[in-house]
Amino acid sequence: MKETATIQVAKIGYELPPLPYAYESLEPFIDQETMHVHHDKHHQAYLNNLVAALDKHPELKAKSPEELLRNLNQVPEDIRGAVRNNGGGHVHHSIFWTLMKPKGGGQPTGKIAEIIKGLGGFDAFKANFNDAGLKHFGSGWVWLVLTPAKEYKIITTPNQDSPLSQGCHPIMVNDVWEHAYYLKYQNRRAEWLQAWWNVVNWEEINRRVEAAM
Ligand code: MN3
Repeated sequence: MKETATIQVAKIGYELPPLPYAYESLEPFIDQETMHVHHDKHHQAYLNNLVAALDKHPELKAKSPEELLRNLNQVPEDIRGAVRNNGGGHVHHSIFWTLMKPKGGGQPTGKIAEIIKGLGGFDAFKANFNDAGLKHFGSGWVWLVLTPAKEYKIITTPNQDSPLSQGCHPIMVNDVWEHAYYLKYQNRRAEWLQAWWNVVNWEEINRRVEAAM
């Protein structure tokens, strides 16, 4: 992991990032129809709405979407809600796509393996992450974040509220909005949470750990 001086994670701009794999390649855990609707429709809509809001204050486009979420209280009040919801939707999905890959999953490796060991081991971590996602009421996300106090913590956020706005570094995330799983799993969120571990991209998560440090 240390061969380069700067660890790069995918840069988020004001465009829809293409999926870094084929739509059907996360089958059977995530069906291609869900991937198309989720990426091409839901994510695109968040981005379109974010850009439309920023058109009212075009100078803000000089900042990255993540910067806007980190300093949400500095965003003009007339578009703050739109940036929270749609900026969050754009940034969170942009991260989420990169954290999955075909033939992913398996045991965590590298730095994230050490972090998970410190959180009670992989089985306990998985159970706690799934449990947090399952018990989250309504739409939202379940995260592993590095907090401002430099602790690794599992949290959930409602709707598109961002951990970035709480000063946290997102390390890994799963989507518990129904649109993420309803076509295949219907109301069985627990099954979705369980299945997701089969597509987790530990290499990218390790890049996020390095970038957060
Ligand atoms: Mn989603």
